[in-house]
Amino acid sequence: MTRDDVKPRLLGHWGTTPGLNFLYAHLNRAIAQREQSTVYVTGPGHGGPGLVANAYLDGTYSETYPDITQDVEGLRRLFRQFSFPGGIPSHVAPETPGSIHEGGELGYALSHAYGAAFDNPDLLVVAVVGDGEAETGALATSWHSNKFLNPAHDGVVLPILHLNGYKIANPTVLARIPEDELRALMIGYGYRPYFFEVPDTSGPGGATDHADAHRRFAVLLDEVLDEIAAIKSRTDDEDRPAWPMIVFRTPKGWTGPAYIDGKKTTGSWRAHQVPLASARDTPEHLQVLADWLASYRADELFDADGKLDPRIAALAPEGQLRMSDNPHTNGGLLLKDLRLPDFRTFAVDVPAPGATVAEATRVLGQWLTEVIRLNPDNFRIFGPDETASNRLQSVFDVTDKQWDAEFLSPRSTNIWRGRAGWSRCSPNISARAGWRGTC
Ligand SMILES: Cc1ncc(C[n+]2csc(CCOP(=O)(O)OP(=O)(O)O)c2C)c(N)n1
Repeated sequence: MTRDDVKPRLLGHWGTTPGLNFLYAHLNRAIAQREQSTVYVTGPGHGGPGLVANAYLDGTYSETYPDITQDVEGLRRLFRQFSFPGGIPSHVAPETPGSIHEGGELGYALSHAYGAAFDNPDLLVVAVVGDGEAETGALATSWHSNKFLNPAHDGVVLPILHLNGYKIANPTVLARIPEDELRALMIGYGYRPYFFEVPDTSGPGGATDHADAHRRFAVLLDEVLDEIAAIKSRTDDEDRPAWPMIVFRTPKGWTGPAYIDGKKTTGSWRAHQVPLASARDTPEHLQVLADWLASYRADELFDADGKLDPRIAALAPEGQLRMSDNPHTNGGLLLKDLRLPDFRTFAVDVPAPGATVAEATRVLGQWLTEVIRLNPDNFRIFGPDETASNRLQSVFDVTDKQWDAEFLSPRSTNIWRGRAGWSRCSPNISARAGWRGTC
């Protein structure tokens, strides 16, 4: 490798990418075994190269972009186009196969994941949440989305908190509180947390036992997916389930250079973006890059023509079980046009300026009521704010609230926990869900 092989300006985010790859590979194994339709939401969407690479390795990328072939020339184009004029963005952009979440503005991984799971009862949505992302207001509150998920009628979200310890140039809060406190926080949000850790052994004399890490995570993932399956197969609906979530603690930039210029890089904030600001400036830096790339032993994984070893390729699921090819991530495949009422019939008569008193959102509510009536199985309102105080309440003439937290008895303020056999606080008029209430 010579300095001419290296782009003059290096871009991208390395630190989050090894964790994303690790999780993707393990999910591939579990999906193939369980034939579980799965969507992968990448909160740290700046790890876009990881998702592009995985879509390339499982074949979807070349199917979508035939120019990016499964050979040396295809690899060259794949690498060159990354974050390059006329090429592809650095994030998990809409053109990344399997993407419904770009991740550029941190904070929405869980809300998007729950949105994807609602009304898709057979879908698993794995949401990787960055520990930096977890500090945003949007993310901090969206853990609570589990209170709106109906185990029978909706899919499942598996949050994985990617606790790699750092943001851009700072430690993260959740990585610097005692494990018990983090466990209590997640239990408080209504989850059953599972902890996984690969300690940072980078540096002189340190070596990570990768096989051990893979074995341990494979066991953990199976346990978590078994638990999800057990919750899904429950017929009683007495309690809101404590869905599992995983705290995934690994060194930031895991498998990268341990030190560069004597400064700790792997397992530090320095691994966040481009650990080697320029590999072209000195022979020493070029050597660091060459050694780093060689450590992945690509020559054992690809043949001389640049084609992935078929034994490795066979580990991925096939067809639409590939996370990069899940039809739920390609709106064009599943979108159904809504039947929409003519808005003109909802027009407010204003015979003279100031002569009519009306509220715009109340009228909108009447129009939405009709939208719901016409599309009973294909339309849902999700209100981060209150529906009625925003004057949309006429929608409750034709639909109901979905709520999986506790109910109060209508005659007292006692909290009523169960559901079965209870007539609810007010007539349950939900067409689809027998256990929606209106409290
Ligand atoms: C709302 C928002 N604030 C700030 C940023 C700038 N930013 C980009 S990456 C990053 C750190 C993200 O840390 P984390 O979520 O832990 O991801 P990872 O460490 O895995 O890269 C920040 C703060 C952003 N993209 N969005």
